[in-house]
Amino acid sequence: MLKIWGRANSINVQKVLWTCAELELGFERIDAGMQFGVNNTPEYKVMNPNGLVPLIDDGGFLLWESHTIVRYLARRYGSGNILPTDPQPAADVDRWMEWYNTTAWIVMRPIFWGMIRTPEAQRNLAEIEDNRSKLAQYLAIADAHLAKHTFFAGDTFTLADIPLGVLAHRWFVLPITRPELPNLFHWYQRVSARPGFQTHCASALS
Ligand SMILES: N[C@@H](CCC(=O)N[C@@H](CS)C(=O)NCC(=O)O)C(=O)O
Repeated sequence: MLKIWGRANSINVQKVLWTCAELELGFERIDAGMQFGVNNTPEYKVMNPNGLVPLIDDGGFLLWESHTIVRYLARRYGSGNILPTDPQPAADVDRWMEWYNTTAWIVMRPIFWGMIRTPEAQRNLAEIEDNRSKLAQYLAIADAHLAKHTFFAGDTFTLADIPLGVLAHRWFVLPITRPELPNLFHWYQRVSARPGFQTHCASALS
C-alpha cells in the first residue's frame, strides 16, 4: 500500500491526496509536520533530507517534492487522462504547474502565512497587501486563459488544475479584497466540486 507522510492541512500534501483520489488509488497517510513532528527525526531525514512533507513510499521507492510525486503517481497509475503522454499537451500541464511554483505560490505563501498562521498583532499588513496585489495581477492572467479553456490545460481536468485548485481555494476563502475574475471563479467552482477536492482539500484553512 502506498504510504504518504504529511499532515492533512498542508497544501503540498493535499495535492498528493487529491491526485490519489483522481486515480482511485488507496493509501495510508501518516501525520507528520508542524505539531505532529516526525519530519525532523533522523529516521525521516534519511528518507527526505529536506525534512519536509509530503514524502511517499511506493513499494520501497521513496519520493519527495509534491509536483514530482503527483506526476509519478499519474504516470504509474493513470491512463494518460490527468497527465497526457503526448509531448505538447504534457508540456501544457507542466507549464501551469511550473507557473504555480515560480509565480503564484511565491506571492500566495506570505498572504496565507500572514493571515492564517501569524497572530493578528504580529501580522505584516503591508507585506500581505503587496503580495495580494501581485497575486491579483497574476490571477488575471489565469482568468484570461480560462475565458478560452474549460480547464488549465484544455478541455479536460488534468494535474495542472490540482496545485492551482488548492491555491485558488485559499484565494477565494481568505478574507481579502479580490477583483472580479469570473472565469477563474467558475473554474474554481468546477474543480472544487470534484470528490477528491471535497474529501481532502475543502476543510477550514489552518
Ligand atoms: N517544494 C516542496 C515544499 C514542501 C513543503 O514546503 N512542505 C511544508 C508543508 S506545505 C513542510 O513540510 N513544512 C514543515 C512542516 O510542516 O513541519 C513540495 O512541493 O513538496
